Amino acid sequence: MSIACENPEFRLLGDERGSLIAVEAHKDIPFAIARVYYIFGTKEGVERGFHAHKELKQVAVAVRGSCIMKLDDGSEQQDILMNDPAKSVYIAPMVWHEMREFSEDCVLLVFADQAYDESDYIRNYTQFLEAIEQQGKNT
Ligand code: T46
Repeated sequence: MSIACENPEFRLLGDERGSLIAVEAHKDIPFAIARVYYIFGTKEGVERGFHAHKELKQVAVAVRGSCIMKLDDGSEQQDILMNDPAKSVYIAPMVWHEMREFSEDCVLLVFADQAYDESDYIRNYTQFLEAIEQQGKNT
């Protein structure tokens, strides 16, 4: 089983002038987009993320350059090479994620279904595993 819900590839609208990708909510992204942010200028060797979201749904795409996104649902882990502006990854709630090996030119664009809320983050891996276990008991 794969944790990495890779979205269907975004449609490339290219012509002789170059490339263009359009992203629409509920079509290319499986939710209404409430927030967009992008990570760029990440220093060499830096690792980011190291958290899960309780409820937030996100779709990430490396629109330039590359990085590796590690997804972990508490039982399985998967490394995904993000190096294609047409390839996106769905980060479901309660999936621990870490990003590493950013190329110098990497721009990681993220679409989210909610506004920023620090209380939605689980930034401690032990607490993440406990929350996953608790979820399992409640279902
Ligand atoms: C995620 C991964 C993929 C805000 O004030 N508003 C925002 O919308 C965001 C995303 C961040 N911030 C603040 C919070 C921190 O003080 O910006 C600072 C850096 O955020 P953080 O350390 O959480 O960055 P990353 O790269 O570790 O994680 C980010 C997102 O925060 C997170 O939701 O899933 O990218």
